[in-house]
Formats: sequence, C-alpha cells, structure tokens
Amino acid sequence: MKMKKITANSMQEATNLIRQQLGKDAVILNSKTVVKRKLFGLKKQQMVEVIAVLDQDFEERANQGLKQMPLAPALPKKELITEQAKQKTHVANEIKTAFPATQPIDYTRNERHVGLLPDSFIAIDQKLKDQGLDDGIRDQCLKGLLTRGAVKEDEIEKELEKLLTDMLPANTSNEPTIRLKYIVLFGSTGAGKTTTIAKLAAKTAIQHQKKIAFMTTDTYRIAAIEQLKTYAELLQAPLEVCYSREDFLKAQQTLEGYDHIFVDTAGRNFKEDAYIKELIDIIPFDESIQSFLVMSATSKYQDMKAMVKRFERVPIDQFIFTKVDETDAMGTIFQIMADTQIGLGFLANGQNVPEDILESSPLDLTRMVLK
Ligand SMILES: Nc1nc2c(ncn2[C@@H]2O[C@H](COP(=O)(O)OP(=O)(O)OP(=O)(O)O)[C@@H](O)[C@H]2O)c(=O)[nH]1
Ligand SMILES: [Mg+2]
Repeated sequence: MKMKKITANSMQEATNLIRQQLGKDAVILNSKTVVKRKLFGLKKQQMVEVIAVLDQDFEERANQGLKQMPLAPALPKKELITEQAKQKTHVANEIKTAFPATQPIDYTRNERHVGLLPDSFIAIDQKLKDQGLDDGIRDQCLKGLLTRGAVKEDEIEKELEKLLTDMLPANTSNEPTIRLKYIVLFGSTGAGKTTTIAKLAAKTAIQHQKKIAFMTTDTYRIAAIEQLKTYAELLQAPLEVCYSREDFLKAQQTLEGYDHIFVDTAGRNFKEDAYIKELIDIIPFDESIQSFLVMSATSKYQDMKAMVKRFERVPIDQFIFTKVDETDAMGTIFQIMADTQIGLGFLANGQNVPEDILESSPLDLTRMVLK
C-alpha cells in the first residue's frame, strides 16, 4: 500500500510532489492547512498537509480482504506454492466478478471508496446526478479531476467544464448550421416541429437574406397545414403540400430556385414502425437533405433514447431540443448527446416566433448543465 503524507507551501506544490512521488493515478485522501515553525520556532508559516494514496491501492485492499481467508494448512512447500497460486487465481477471479472491468468505477458509492473523496468532489457528483448524468459520465469526471489534480474551486470548475465538453460531439465545421437545401424536421407529436420550422425559416430569410420556401408532409390534420400556411404567408414564401413521394419530387422541381426549403412532417407515435416507413417512403433522404430529430427537453432520458433508436433507419444529422425554457435539467440533453455522439443543431427556448431559438456550442451546453 503506497501512502504518502506531504507538506508543502501550496496545494499546487503538494499536488506536483504527489504526482512526482506516487504517479498521476494517486488519489488525495485528505488535505488541511497546518502551521509550521521555522527559524528555531521564531517564525510561523502556513502550509498544506496532504495525504495521498495510489489508486491501485483500492484493488489491493479488496484483494487483502479476500486473502485473509485461511489457506489449507501444513502442506509441503511445493504444494503450498501451487495451492497459493490456485488461491490467487481464485481471488483474482472473485475480484473480477465483483468489479468487472467494464463496470464504471463508482468512486462515491462503491464501498471500496467511501470516505476517500474530498467533500467538494462528492458535492459535484451529486450536482451532476441531479442533472440526470449517469454513473459512467460522473465517474469519468471524478477520475479526470483526481488525475489532473484539480483542487481549488476555480481549477475544478475549469477542468470539469473541459472534461464534460470533451464528451460531446465537437462542432468542427465553420459553416452555418442551416447549410443544405432541404431542412427536414421530424419527431414525436407536439414536440414543437412546426413552431421551430417557422423560427428557422424566418431567421434564414430575414437575418441571412435567403430565398426560402416550405413543404409539408403533415397531411393528417387540416389544422397542421393551416398552421404552416400562416407562417408561409407572413414570410411571403410558397408552401407545397406533399401526400406522397411523387408529390415530394414534383415540389422539389417547383421550388428549385429557392436557397432553403423547410420541410415539416407529421408528429406521430413513432413506436409504430409504420410511421417511420411512411416518413422514409415520402422523403428521399439524400445528401441534399439536412435532417433534425426534434425532441422536447422536458422528455425523460429513456424516452429520448428509445426515440433515437426508433429513428435508426432515418439519417439524423443533428438534434433540436425544444422547450428548454420549461426545464432546469439540461443533463438529459447532455447525456443523450454524449451517448449517441449526435450533435446539437438548435435549442428552442419559448413560443415566440422567430426569436426563441438558440445556436449553442458544446461548451455552452456544458455551462447550462453546470449552471
Ligand atoms: N415553452 C415552449 N413551448 C414551445 C416551444 N416550441 C414549441 N412550443 C409549443 O408547443 C406546442 C406544440 O408546438 P408545434 O410546433 O405545433 O409542435 P409540432 O411538433 O409541430 O406538433 P405536431 O405537428 O402536432 O406533432 C405549441 O403550443 C408551441 O407553442 C418552446 O421552445 N418552448
Ligand atoms: Mg406540426
């Protein structure tokens, strides 16, 4: 067991010494400020005292607990060695079963680690848990913070921001988010597709001075066509209604001269495979189509996950999360993006057209989670 008590002038110096002496996997168990007397006791100096152990020590301790099981007594030396080797394999297997490698290390809840983390880290873990982040992401954060030796509040904040942001798919392109000719939004009933389409179309037409048009495949409710027609009239843009693939192809020809065509689709219960098929049957998802899966930020993680799974036959370029104004827990959005590595197109944060729409970077999203 490798354990060290280190006294240094600052926490930074102590962390550097720990790293030198125990390696980067060392874990700080405890730290406190102490007063040391110097110059024959004439001068007092405030210092930090840090106790650290090596991470592998956790395994060792678990190992020792199992090794205390009595070995077979009084065997000749050679047999004893063979017996010990067998026992060792047995112990190793028991540990493997108890803590399989694929299982995330749960620093705060695993009994091997209880009491080993500084309080500030436990508080961070709880905060991330409240936001809806799972054990895997939280363990990665804690491990990252421990490895990087973040100690001061601002250091922890900065490192945590970086660790979380790195888990999200990066925005590598400098192109505008609306970049292809056809912008298709799909998703479940009432997610906010039509409202978001209106916001995006208005922004593209007014701010970016593009020639825009609308298409809709939502022919199930008369009101749905009327809703989009109102926005189209306000923006003085044409609207084509498509009942079939044939209509869609015809509308593409009619609207050929437009820069961007915003395609609205029907909100359906996508647990039914037939509706996914219907979507693919009408819309030819090719390289001219930019597709967004629209989900409400107020949805449960399990429902979002199931939704992405349902749409695995439809290419999803990016997500749009609506109704972020109705929730404080942005962790669910974060989690689904980290899991699927599908990036963020837009966040919709209200019912006002066109203003309630945001373009947010991975760092912005991380900050919303940590806010
Ligand atoms: N609070 C809030 N409400 C929103 C937001 N986006 C849309 N809504 C509201 O959600 C409701 C449904 O919006 P729609 O745009 O009609 O949703 P849809 O996905 O097109 O619905 P269907 O076509 O019926 O599937 C409306 O009352 C919108 O005003 C948002 O970002 N925040
Ligand atoms: Mg709609």
